[in-house]
Amino acid sequence: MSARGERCATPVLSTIGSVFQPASAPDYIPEIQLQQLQLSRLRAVVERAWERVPLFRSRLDARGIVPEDIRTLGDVTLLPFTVKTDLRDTYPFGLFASPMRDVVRLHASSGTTGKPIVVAYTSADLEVWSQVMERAFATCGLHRSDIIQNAYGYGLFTGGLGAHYGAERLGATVIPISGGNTDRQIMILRDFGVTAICCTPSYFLHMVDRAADLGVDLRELPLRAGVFGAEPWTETMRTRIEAMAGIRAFDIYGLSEIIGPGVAVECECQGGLHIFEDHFYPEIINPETGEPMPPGEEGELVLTTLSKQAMPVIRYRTRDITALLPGSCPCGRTLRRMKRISRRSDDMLIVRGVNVFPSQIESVLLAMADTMPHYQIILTREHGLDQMEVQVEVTARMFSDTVGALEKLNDQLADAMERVLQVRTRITLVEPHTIPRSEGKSHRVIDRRSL
Ligand code: DLL
Repeated sequence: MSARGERCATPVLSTIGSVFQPASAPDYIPEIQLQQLQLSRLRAVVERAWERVPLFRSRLDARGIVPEDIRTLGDVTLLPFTVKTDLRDTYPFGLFASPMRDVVRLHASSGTTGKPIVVAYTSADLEVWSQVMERAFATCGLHRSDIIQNAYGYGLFTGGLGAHYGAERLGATVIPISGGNTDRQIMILRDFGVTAICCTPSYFLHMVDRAADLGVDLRELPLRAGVFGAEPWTETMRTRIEAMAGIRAFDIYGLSEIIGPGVAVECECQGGLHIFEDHFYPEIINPETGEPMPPGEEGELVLTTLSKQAMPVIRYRTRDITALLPGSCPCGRTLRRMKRISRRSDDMLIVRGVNVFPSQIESVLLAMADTMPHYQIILTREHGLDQMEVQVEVTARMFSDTVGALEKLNDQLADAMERVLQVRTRITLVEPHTIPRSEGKSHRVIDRRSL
């Protein structure tokens, strides 16, 4: 057990929700009962996807499998994986298992090229989502008396609305401020007596820095908790945030393809993230071979949605590297825990909470005359905020052109990048043959963000 785990000796039973069934009750479900529930939900979701999603059906047919072959939870390994490119190849609605009249919300996240991936929710799906988010907040010790500043972005990104409805369901007071405008964030934190904040950990660090510049000491405010996720962060970063802001900082994990935020979250013990296993079935595989990893070992997280209607996703390869932790948690929850995500097995970068693939940058360069697809991405962190610079080689003809022409190209590229990546990028145009060539894998990314 970690030192953090030892801090929490008594079960934290939430008293929110109905008197008869606290919202957190499923977190304490006995293991056998949980497995029975998972199996019946797994069978139903496989049946639904088989009946309604042609890609899934053709893959099961190719393996000679029918939904009735799923007799135990272990049989999940008979099923084919789903990968991000499946969402791209069936863009926009090809994996939906509900007719559009039953779909009440769409969200989107970055794909590997220009087009985003699209995810759908029925009203029952939204209900599940706000339930798991309510449970997530309760797991972090929040309750109806909290005033929650929600600085995750509202819009196609799942962070804003996902956290919003969960916090409302909890009965807390929600401030739907969305991301950005840091000075206003700090003013509201102080003036509204905010007790909890949700945003990416790097954005919160930026807020901490800015608050210091403005002479605001966050430790003197009622702020007591932060629910941080959407990007990898470390124990060092947690220690720093907790000390500088005088709060407890909790890690929350999720991804659009599965639901959004609310797949897993830390409890008071901060010794791993409890997975809401009654809705999301986890496996850990070897990212190279696709084979299951021995219990407790690190590998790629694979998730199956157990209750999603509009877009059931079977054995989704998240590319996130983690391990399922052995043993039980002192908090009393029976839900298994995963280690914080340490890294990804693909080249996806997360810049200010936005997912960025180098292939998206390449597609912009290839569409633009006068640039070459030779580029390098340099990531730094200034005042807690991620900065992305893309160094791009231009053609020899372009390089000998006027300064004005180069500036124009620079602006065009920065605009095109922002349109595709949803994040502002500093462009540096360089002479042909300046970017180091590699004989093997190209080293396109230099990540100088520390912490
Ligand atoms: O980032 C959902 C989310 C919103 C999670 C707010 C938590 C809080 P996507 O934009 O689809 O969804 O990005 C999903 O972000 O596969 C991970 O690589 C990464 N990620 C999300 N949470 C964490 C975390 C949202 N706590 C991708 N630690 C995932 C590390 C995270 N990485």
